[in-house]
Amino acid sequence: MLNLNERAQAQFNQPLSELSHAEIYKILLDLVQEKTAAMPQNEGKRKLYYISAEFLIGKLLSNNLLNLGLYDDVAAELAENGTSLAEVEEAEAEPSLGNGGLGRLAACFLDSIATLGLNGDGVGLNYHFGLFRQYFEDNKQSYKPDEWLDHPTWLNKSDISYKVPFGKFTLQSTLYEIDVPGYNQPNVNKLRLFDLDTVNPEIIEESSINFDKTQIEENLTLFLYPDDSDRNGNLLRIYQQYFMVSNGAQLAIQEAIERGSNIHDLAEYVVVQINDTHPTFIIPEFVRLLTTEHGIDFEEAVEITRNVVAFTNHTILSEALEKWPLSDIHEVIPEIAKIITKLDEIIKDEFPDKPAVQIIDKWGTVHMASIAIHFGFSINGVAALHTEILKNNELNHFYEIYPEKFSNKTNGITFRRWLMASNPSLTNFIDEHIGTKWREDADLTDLLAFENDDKALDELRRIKRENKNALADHLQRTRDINIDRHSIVDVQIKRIHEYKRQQMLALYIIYKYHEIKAGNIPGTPITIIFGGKAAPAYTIAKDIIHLILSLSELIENDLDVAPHLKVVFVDNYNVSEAEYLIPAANISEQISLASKEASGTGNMKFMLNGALTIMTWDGANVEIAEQVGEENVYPFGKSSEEIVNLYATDGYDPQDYYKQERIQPIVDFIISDELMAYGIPERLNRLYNDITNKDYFMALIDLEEFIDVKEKVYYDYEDRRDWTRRSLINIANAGYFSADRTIAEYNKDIWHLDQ
Ligand code: GLG
Repeated sequence: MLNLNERAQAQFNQPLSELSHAEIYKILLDLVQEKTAAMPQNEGKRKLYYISAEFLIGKLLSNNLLNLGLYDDVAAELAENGTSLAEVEEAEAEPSLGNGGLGRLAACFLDSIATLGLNGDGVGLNYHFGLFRQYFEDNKQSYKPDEWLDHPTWLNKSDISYKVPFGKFTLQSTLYEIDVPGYNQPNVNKLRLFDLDTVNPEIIEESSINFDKTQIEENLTLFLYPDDSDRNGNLLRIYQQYFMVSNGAQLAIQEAIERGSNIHDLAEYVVVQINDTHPTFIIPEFVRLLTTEHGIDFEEAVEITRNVVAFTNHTILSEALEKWPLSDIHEVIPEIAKIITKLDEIIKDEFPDKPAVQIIDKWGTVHMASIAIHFGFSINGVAALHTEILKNNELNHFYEIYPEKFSNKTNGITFRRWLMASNPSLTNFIDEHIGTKWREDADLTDLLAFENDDKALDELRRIKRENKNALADHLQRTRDINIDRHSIVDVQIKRIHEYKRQQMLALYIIYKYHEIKAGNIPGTPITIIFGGKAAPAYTIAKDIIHLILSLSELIENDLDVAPHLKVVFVDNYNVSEAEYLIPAANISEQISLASKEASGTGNMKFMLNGALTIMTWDGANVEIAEQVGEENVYPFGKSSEEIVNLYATDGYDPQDYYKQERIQPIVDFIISDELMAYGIPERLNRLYNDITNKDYFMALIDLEEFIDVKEKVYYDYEDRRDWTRRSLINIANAGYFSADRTIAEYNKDIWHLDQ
């Protein structure tokens, strides 16, 4: 017994049953904080700093209770007092310190690093507002600032602080920390988030996310990814990145000295994993600190840094491989610009005939990934296919120089959050059938013994039904949306991007709408659910949202079709929404244009929760198919080789596909009078023109096959027993995608921390 009632009396002078959810949440927050504060930090000579612009940690209460072994006791005591963890958690603000898979991966990794007992902390920024709070108005995406710091949080203010010297002024940081307990572990790690005391939310203009981008002292850590469509936005991002890495580097060096480093041997004490290119300035920053503050000469400083820093690449999209004009870097951080110029000279001397590997190109643009690859000791991709594309295409020139630096680390997810906390019924089912050892080693293959066990399959179906009910209740309560509880739940949740091809699923919806209109009624009603945010400056992505919302309304108002097909766009999709959607899903949509999705991690979460995957041969989908067998997924579409080749030869013209008999009427419907009645002509026309004339991410190339595979999926679902059998096979083979496996690989091949 934890005696929550005693705590209730002491803190609020009332019994637990009388307290609000927010008050109970505060009690549990304090309880967890007390426990973790009393736990020692992981130790070891060498320490990892996982530095990232994003940590999409989600709500922490359930996950922390689970990891500390308190979950069942707390759940029982709450139940005795007439409430539940799910209800109490509604009072927790979700820190939106991330955007998508990159940030969620960082959060899963922190959980696994702690669970493996490794000495490693996360380092990032304490944004006062996350990305933005998305809501829909007139079938359009709108924005509110997403404040989370006004609520009780997991942050502890530390007394650690560093001076960060910019060209025009110096700022003094404040460090906040969040304890990260591992699963069943005696020790904790920390997520360390740097901030600035002078940041001032008042400068945000009323009901918008706009603010004066030049007021660095007031705006530095206001937002994750502030709008960078103008120069001041670019400069602000450089300010942010440098503030993050300078603090991170100073922290790493100081702690290394405290553990006994004489600086020359820094690499024996510190390894820094940089998550995508955003933290790349840490390389010149280490060189600056080592030369100016620690008396090391330039050459040795470069060598030390090279042995400390490792880089993970998360994308081949050129828009995300950051480049900055040297002049911008010079304006914000002139010392760093000088060091980058010197690093560039080293590379120009060494590889005079290789323009593709230069740091500063002939237009004076600095390629951040080039810095990270030349001056780090390791570069890894995040799924097998992605790493091959990096080696053979995207980064081939680097691979030729440094084959030994390249490796693959297929992403993973923490089963603590994405199974144990978010799907307790499935967790119990697994425990009852194969015992609890999987909680340590993630091996679920013993479940395969139940492939033909009717009782087990019935049980699994019951669990899915319950989870659908929980989702239906949640959508009803939070959004007044009603979904058919007996429908097949078909989900695509991820950032909105043309390469992820939400527009292709929207085109399928148009097809299905007409099929149903023509009297071809599906055996089971279909609910298609989208969730995801579009970057504010990404016009076509916002148009895709608009198309989906307009279609949703059109279908809702069509009495012939509405009973059989429903389209839902969940606003403000985040980790908490995912925790409702994923356990309830029958179908996981992983339909990116082959070669474009580096890995995906949502795909793994769906599989683990028993959804069947409709997939292109992209990212980690390929490995999912490998693990589970092709007969237990639904692959379709062009291969990544074909696509890479089409880009190289400029060989794609959407008109070739648009003119196909089945396709043209579907695409034309975007600008039909029927849909225009719900949509905005300017937006629908723009999207139509884009798809028919440009279609840069080739939605039309795979549409025919996509329609066929979707029809097959819905048909197969009618055989519930066989569907459930294949659902079980998916769950049973998901073990490979545990982030514990991924982290063990990072440690074995890259970090070499003691265990
Ligand atoms: C990226 C990629 C995803 C990948 C994730 C984590 O687009 O495919 O799963 O990183 O490695 N920016 C991202 O979300």
